[in-house]
Amino acid sequence: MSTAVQTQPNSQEGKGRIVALCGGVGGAKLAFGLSRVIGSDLTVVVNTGDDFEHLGLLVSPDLDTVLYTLGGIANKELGWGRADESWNFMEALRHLGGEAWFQLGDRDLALHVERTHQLRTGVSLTEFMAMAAERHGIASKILPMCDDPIRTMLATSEGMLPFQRYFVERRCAPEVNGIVFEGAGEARPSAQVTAALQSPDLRGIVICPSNPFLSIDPILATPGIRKLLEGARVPVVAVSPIIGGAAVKGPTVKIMAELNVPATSRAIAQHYGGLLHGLVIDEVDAADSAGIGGRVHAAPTLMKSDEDRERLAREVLGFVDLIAADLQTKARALG
Ligand code: FO1
Repeated sequence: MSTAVQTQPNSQEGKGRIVALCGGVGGAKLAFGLSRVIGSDLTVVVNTGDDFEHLGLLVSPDLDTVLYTLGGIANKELGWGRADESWNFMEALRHLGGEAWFQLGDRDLALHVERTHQLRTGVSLTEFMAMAAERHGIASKILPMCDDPIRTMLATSEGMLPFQRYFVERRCAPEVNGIVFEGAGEARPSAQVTAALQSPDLRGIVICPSNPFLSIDPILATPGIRKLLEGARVPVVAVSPIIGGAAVKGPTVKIMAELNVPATSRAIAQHYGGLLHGLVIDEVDAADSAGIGGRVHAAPTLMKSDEDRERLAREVLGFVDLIAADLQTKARALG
């Protein structure tokens, strides 16, 4: 059952809570590092704009990537799904001529079936993910950005496409000229996300190196969240997903080009506008730091191993604490 990730003894726990905003693969790597360093002091707020109904099941790809990554059972080769997966269901589905463009592994399928079943009986997505995280031995909290449906839709050269049709079926080939978060207007804020961002012992807010347009913007479009970040009295720090003009994985740079945004960390900082107290950029881009404005910290941001993830997490936490000290000094000076 549980494949618990060992939380290492460390000196970082107990300094207050960190809320991390996160999408799938890249973001989950930093969330893993943070969970190793601060364990139960971490709350990960995850994008659900990629969620969709497939074969009658609710699939929540980013939540599941975070769940599997923090649980130590992620499929590192694919970047999604579980390690040690088997594909009997897909084989049988193909044989029947069913929709096979979206792959569901046998073990992964159990999560979608059980989630769909529980949600139909009135359990919320937040409650379901708390149960799943506990079953996987995860000490950190994993919260969906919202319990109401908010769905990322892309305006493309092939018309309006739901996220997974664009991303998986069309392999990000269509040109993107706009992004809409359907349902954001009617969605109700999640009490658990609001409480996490208003926690009296909040140490800082970290925006993980996820795609700002596809993974973080849906979170910021969720009612209440942007306002809470704007009003935060703790440092808000982002880690840039751009390294030397490229993204580690996925369509970030392609979409930035299509939206006429240069593939630079400066553009990432501008995209997040007034929300940030600081930006972590890769050390290969250190020369660009002067042009970014605000506080910038250069560090190795490529996370190939679990040790890389933990090291970056420690760098980010150190940066958060440095900014917090500055904010306190400024507050004292103002009386
Ligand atoms: N990504 C793919 O490229 N192909 C797939 O067949 C696929 C299946 C899949 C199943 C479950 C799941 O949780 C994720 C899955 N993903 C797949 C990844 C996912 O759709 C995207 O990587 C994220 O939505 C982007 O963050």
